[in-house]
Amino acid sequence: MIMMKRSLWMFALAAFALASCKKEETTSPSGSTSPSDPVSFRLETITLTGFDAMNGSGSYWDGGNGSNPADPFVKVYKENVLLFTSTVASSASNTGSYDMSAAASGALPIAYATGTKLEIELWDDDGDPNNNAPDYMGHVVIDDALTFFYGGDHASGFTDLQVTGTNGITFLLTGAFIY
Ligand SMILES: [Ca+2]
Ligand SMILES: [Ca+2]
Repeated sequence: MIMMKRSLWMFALAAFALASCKKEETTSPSGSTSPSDPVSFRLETITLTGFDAMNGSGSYWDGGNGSNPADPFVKVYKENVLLFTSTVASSASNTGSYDMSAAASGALPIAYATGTKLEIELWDDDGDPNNNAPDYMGHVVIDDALTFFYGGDHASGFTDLQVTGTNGITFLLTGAFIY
């Protein structure tokens, strides 16, 4: 009689264990043991940290002996469509650090899906554009920006990631991945 009771008890325990296992299986989503990759990322901030003090012709951006430094601003494109123009960093040192995230027109963040081209142009403001057109200083182009930034590690984003372009242009970019 005592043996029988113990057997029943063991059976009950085993049944309970099986039920627990089964419940665990059914509540976890099927076939998604590894997390998914991002579908896009949002470009959130742009910091300018370097550019050549002279243009390709060997002249300072605002002429003379360079005592009048460049006045850079950025234009940000997605697939050749202009979506953001920053305010101007007046009389900027070409080795200084300037946050270019404030908008003169358009807005950040900008979302880029897989296979989408990101371009950031740098321009030197020369006052009233009707009298003096801005000088084009160079650019950074990344054809498939999401693939470029995403390292396959399911990170939430990237912070102050350095990218380099033409004419010594260097930006630090911060963005968030969208899953
Ligand atoms: Ca100029
Ligand atoms: Ca200037």
